[in-house]
Amino acid sequence: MELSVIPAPQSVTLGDGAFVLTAETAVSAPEGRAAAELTGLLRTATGFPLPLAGDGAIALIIEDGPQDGLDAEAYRLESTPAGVTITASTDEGLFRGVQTLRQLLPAAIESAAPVTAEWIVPAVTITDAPRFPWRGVLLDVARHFFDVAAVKRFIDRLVPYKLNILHLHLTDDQGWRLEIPSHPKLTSVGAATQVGGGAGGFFSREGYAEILAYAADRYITVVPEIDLPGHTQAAMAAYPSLAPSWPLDSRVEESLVRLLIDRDGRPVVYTGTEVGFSEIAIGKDETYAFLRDVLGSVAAQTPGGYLHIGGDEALKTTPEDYAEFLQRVLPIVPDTGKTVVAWQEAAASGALPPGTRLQYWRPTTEPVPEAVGKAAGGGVKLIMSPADRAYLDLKYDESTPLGLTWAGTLGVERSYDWDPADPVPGADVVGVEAALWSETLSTPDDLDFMLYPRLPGLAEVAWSAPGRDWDAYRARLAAHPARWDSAGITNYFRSSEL
Ligand code: TNX
Repeated sequence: MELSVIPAPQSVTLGDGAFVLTAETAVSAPEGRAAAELTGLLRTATGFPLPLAGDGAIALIIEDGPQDGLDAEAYRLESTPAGVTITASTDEGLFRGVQTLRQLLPAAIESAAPVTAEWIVPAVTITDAPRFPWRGVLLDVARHFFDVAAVKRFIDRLVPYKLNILHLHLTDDQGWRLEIPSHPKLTSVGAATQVGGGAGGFFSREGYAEILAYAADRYITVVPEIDLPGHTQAAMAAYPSLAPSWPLDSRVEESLVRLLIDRDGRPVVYTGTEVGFSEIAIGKDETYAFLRDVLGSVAAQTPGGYLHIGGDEALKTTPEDYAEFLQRVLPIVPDTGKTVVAWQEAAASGALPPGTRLQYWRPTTEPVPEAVGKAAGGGVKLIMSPADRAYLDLKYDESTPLGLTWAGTLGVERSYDWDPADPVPGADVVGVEAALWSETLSTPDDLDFMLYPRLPGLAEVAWSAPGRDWDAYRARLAAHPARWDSAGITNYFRSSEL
């Protein structure tokens, strides 16, 4: 019997027979998120009471061991005809192990209402730990807005595949999506619309807190991004004094200028899908007072340890201005208590402190910029999101109705069959992040269409040991559409590659 667990665990040894979960089965577990996840999942689909008891046939056990780093997520799962035991040194490790147990059960376990099934867990011993600590997905809520319910649904998509980072791209030319109490126009003006000109939206502080709590309950860290110094048209529409002093028509094509300012020359929120035309005023002190306030507010609203300051596609910004901007903004972040994350272009500033997380996004077909190599040699850690492998907003093939093609098309095999250590040789790679930009995606079902079936593969790239094999993976993946069906995920792409 072949198991179809994704991401592939470190070691799997099949045993004899199987455990059968019944209406009489009890669970023993220390109180925590892992126990809540386990009983929630099992009770929902089976309809069994699964009471917590001292000696349940299904047991979660915390044992002494390392509490941080990759070891915190390590677990051991042992199932025999007598029961199932998951052991870890942290509740987080147990939580990851629960996701493995979930995948050992039949697809019906994904059902949101009780169903009748043979609840069998094959006998097996699994030991497991992730390869990388950063296993993320970016969701762009700026181009099209996705509300709290949609983001929670999105988080649900990440959990079974052991992803642990949700990067929210909160601001762009088309919208500013997080309430900043000291600057109410950022959202009252800056969030009014979205791509295509329809109604936009934003997260209130309460809504954002709800997302953070929902993510934290699932051991997912939210990384908020305020994209700077480009991608700032919405902020400038809200507060026009943040616009640079250079005349727009001196650097931006005339046809675009007309979409960016009103008759009086005031910036307006952009509803198209071009990139790289905006820049926040780099020479004004006001900009940095604004950013100290905004970044402080975002940091105060976010418990996770990271703050993403963007840095991508500042195409109208001179290299001198770009470097000056980063030199002035970078020192603000440590004052907020967070570690800086930035897109790869930020390496050009030469100002990144060691420990910075640099997000590599250019396609692997392009040469690695010298500045990235230098930064990586100077203690900067890389998050790998090369567009031609990890951009889930790319079309699967030419006929895909949604998505972009600027970095080619991205089939299921291509998004799986690469190694994050390869593109930048010798760099300290901390993980992998898939990116779901939303220029062409406007509904939760659109997101599903681009996620499935590519997301599990990127999760495996981030979790599982190198030396993976596409054919073996494909055989495991073939068992997963039944799980999505059972979970009510209907709009996945029916790929001929499976
Ligand atoms: C590049 S990647 C962008 C985004 C676009 C995306 C579309 C990056 C850092 N910037 O602004 O949405 O391509 O694929």
